[in-house]
Amino acid sequence: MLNYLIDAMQHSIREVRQWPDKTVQVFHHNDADGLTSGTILTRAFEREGFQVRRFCLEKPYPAVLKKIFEQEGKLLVFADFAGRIAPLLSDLNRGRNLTLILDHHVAEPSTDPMVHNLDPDLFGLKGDRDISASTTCYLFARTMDSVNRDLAYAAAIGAVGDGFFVDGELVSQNREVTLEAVQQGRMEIRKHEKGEQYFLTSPKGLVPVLELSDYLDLLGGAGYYQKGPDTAVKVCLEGVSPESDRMVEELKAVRTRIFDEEVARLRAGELKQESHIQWFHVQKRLFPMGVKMIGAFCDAIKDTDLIDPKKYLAGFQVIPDEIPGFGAITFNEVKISMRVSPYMEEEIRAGRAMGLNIFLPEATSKLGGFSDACHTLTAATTVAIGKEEKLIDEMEKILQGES
Ligand SMILES: [Mn+2]
Repeated sequence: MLNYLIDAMQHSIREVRQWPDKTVQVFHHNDADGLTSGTILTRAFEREGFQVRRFCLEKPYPAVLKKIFEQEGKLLVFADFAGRIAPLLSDLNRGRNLTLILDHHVAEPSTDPMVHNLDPDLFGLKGDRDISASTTCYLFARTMDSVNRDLAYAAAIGAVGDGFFVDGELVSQNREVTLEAVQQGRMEIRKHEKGEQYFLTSPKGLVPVLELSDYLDLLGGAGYYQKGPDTAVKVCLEGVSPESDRMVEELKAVRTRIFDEEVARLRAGELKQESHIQWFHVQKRLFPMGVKMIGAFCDAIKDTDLIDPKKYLAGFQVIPDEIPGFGAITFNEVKISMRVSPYMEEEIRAGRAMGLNIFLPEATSKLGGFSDACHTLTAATTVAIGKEEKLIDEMEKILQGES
């Protein structure tokens, strides 16, 4: 199965080499896996003689995709997202740009021969166990040129960041790339009772990879609108620096200050109560942090006395009309993030309560919104500004069995 993926990569690489445009646009996610994916692709394409324009996206929003595919004759690469929306990318592309997808989420085949979906999910590998986006990008880079073997450590950081372990250990392709990095002297693995711990070797000693991936997540998420992703890519290539440490400390302080202010508002009565859902709206107050932080804020409060443990928790945030480095773009959308208390988690797991992945996407699609990341216990979608209360109503209807 891996052989078929590598064959497909070889085929794509041949097309890349024949492509007249020697500039590549790399679009990648802003978590540790996406940031290491962006790093690996940037380095690999630069080594091939391409000029790389790298864009970090929190999500492949339809408005962004539309703008990207207004171009023609370009080389476009999507990393750590877009596997599932390959048919949409195909419709937008219509044979005009050479497009590669290096994702590991559940995928759909492309319908445009110029859109190459290299998501391992289509080749029988499991993205939530065997292979991260970073490992997928690494396999692509290594297939392009074996000189890119020195990026194995970056693939391992992304795999650890996504957190898919079996009995506390990386498995399959994620494990193989990690062992490659160990062989190269770039990493060390230590066994303990509950699995393994992964370390990068550095002149200053061993760096726990789990801590480094949190560090990258913070730069990419809280630092999204302040060039955090650029700093993160630099850290992936060169290691942490006093400058990146300073940025991370500042971002932590900003996060604490903004979260504390929001908690105070909720305590002052801004948390609205419906029959099944409690919800709030932070408008634009999380800025300059990225929109991922609304989910992080829900996580921070879901187990506190602020909330009713027997109801679902929802937070709204206005999506800024800006993608760093990409220019102004009109979204006119809000993001909703949903989480549950430990009590509700148990109810959902036991099948006594509906999972978020059931009613949030259903209500969202009724309002013409966009769903792409819905799981049973965590979920997020987007709808047009102004439809917040309607979305809550639609969800209440579904939960009451009225729809
Ligand atoms: Mn990923």
